[in-house]
Amino acid sequence: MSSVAYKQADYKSDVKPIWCPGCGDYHVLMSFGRAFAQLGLPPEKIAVISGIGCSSRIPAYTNCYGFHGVHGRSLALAAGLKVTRPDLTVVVASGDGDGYSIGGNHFLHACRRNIDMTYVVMDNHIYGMTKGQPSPTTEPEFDTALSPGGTGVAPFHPLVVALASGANFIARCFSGEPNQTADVLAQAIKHPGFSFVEILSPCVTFRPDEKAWKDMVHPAPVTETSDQGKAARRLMTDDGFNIGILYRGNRPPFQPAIGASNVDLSELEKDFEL
Ligand SMILES: Cc1ncc(C[n+]2csc(CCOP(=O)(O)OP(=O)(O)O)c2C)c(N)n1
Ligand code: SF4
Ligand SMILES: [Mg+2]
Repeated sequence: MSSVAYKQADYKSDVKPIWCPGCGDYHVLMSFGRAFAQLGLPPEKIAVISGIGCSSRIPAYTNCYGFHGVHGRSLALAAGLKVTRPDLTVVVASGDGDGYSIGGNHFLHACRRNIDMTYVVMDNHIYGMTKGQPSPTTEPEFDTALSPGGTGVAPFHPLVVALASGANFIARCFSGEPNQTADVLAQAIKHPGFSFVEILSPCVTFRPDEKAWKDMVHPAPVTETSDQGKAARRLMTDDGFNIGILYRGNRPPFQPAIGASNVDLSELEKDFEL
């Protein structure tokens, strides 16, 4: 924490976002800045890491350290960074395609490892950047030229998966509520271990129907819990639009001791000599 008072604008870069007008991700960017300012974090003490997708463009729009990585591999990059630079606040930005399709396996193991970072998935139930293919959270009946008659496949439940895999903090937000989202993000960042924040962020271009989300979201009817069994029952019966912090655990984060390596590489190289 710092004694300097920061404002949301202090985290903005000079790069102008190229998202479609009305995309939910504009508000998520705003929430990032508000959360960082609320915590008084100097921009140079934050690293925003992402994969590929419209949502994954976020690092370029902040003036924090950042890495726009490859599709589905943001968590691996972020884990390596956090264990070697535990002094940095590491925030990972992803989308439902990036994070739950190609990056799905990394998601499970990041929850399990419980390295202290915050994983934000902007879920619009579609692959926005590649023009509207169904993602793991797309509704089975969602009917387009790319998925005639719908995929018929049951959607993935990210929050349940996160809980079962060991995430230490689980929340759902709506991009259209940037102040509330900023508060949740600030709490997620402060909470030790792997924090998962799913943000419903409409893709107005390929899912114009998602404009209705603003009338569908509602505060979670229950308060947060640290009881995994209770959280599992609630999440399994959840309507997908409950907003708030839904689980806050107390598992200690994984942080290996760091320091000078005592591995003699010349000895190791000999083992691989042909
Ligand atoms: C290895 C690899 N496979 C596929 C792609 C193509 N690709 C780019 S973004 C994307 C999906 C993005 O969807 P999502 O993560 O939901 O982000 P959104 O654009 O919806 O925010 C895909 C399939 C890629 N860039 N790299
Ligand atoms: S295609 Fe969808 S997700 Fe991508 S910028 Fe446009 S509205 Fe946002
Ligand atoms: Mg998406």
